Amino acid sequence: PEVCVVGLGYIGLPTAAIVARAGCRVRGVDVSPQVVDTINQGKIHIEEVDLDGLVHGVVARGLLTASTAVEPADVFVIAVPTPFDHDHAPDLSYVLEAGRAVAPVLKAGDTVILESTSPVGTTEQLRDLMAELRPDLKFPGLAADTPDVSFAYCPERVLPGRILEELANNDRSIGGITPRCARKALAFYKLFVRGTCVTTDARSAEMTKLVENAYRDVNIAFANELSIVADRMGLDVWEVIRLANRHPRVNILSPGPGVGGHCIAVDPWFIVHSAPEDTPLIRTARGVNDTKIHHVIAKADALIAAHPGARVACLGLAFKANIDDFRESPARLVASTLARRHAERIAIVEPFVDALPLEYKGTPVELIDIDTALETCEILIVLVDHDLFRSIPLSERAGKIVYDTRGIWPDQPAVQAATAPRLKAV
Ligand code: SAJ
Repeated sequence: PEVCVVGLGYIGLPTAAIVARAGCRVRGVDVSPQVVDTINQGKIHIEEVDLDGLVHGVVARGLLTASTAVEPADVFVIAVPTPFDHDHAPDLSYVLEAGRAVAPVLKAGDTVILESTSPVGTTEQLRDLMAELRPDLKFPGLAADTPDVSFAYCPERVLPGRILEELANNDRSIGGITPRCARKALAFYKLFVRGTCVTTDARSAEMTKLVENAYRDVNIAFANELSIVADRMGLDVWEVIRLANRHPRVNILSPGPGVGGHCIAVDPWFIVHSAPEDTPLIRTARGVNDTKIHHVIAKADALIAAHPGARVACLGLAFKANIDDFRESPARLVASTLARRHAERIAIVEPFVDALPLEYKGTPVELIDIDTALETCEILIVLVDHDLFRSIPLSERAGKIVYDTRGIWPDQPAVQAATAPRLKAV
């Protein structure tokens, strides 16, 4: 089939490239002319393992072309952002805009697949909008007789840093507006997915995506709450979790400086927004994970204040290990808050960038490499578990005052804990 992927971001571009590699002609569509130009030159505008070589190859073979305009195709994959607004209400404007762009070129036999993380009912809303714009076509679930077009919701579940591998190998939920729609979408995913594709209805698939990320958020919140309690009790939370996880039915996740990225900290709100009365647990977990950021700031602040004159290295800005993605990064928030309070004493180590983000412009805060940090800083605050940091042996950290929010150095002798003020859950 000819495939059109609308939205060439972290999901759309890798998907377009993998589908092209499977031998389909793919047109990628994006609103940004710069993104389109970059891709048409065989280059990429995002960082992802092995993506540059793949895009370069499929563009060179003429299998992937990018454009700002939607043209006719057999399968349309919509992978645009679904942010939330200040009330945590999902903003579906990009999805509906994509629907408006596809509607004029839709023809009988086509399949429209929504991949963007969306609240339950969005695929039907997209269908309703397109049905209104194309009264000449029969749409699934609306017309009594055989529909002309198919609609399905098929969420991605790939992990940044492993996107290409997971796009091909993860199992997928394929939710059709009708069973027939699901079968049409299934035939498309079979072209490039080696994992098992399970068909269901669109609403269940929409909820499944939200549930997966809310599940993880709630479980990380449990670990983060334990870490705050352990701090108060003077216990090493990592030791407690290691021991508890020896129970055959216990598997506690890792505490950290909070939850970042644009999925796990966002998607649970879509469930809360749809059922505010019935989601105290999910809402509280969000609050716990956000509070953890402020707990880390308060504890680091107290530690820095307790050692006047000592130079401080904040290790990491990314939202998680081994990537250069700073979106909703708790590490970035912690570092910039500490830098505002103790500017001349703070340096930052982030091996995944060449320059500090804009918020440091005009401040004395420097980006230094890890060797310089080990030579010149007495206090190390670990905010990201990059492999580079994890691999530093104890001999190089001996005598340092360390606040390790990720538990990457279990052999580091504990320093006298600085007491941080108690914070109320947000
Ligand atoms: N984190 C912890 N402790 C843990 C695990 C994670 O503090 O034990 C933190 C990370 O440091 C990071 C945040 O949580 O700040 C999220 O990281 P992540 O690696 O758990 O997940 P993401 O946001 O990179 O990707 C998630 C994945 N969802 C699940 O694992 C359920 C991915 O499969 C989804 O495709 C992605 O969201 C998405 O796009 O929705």
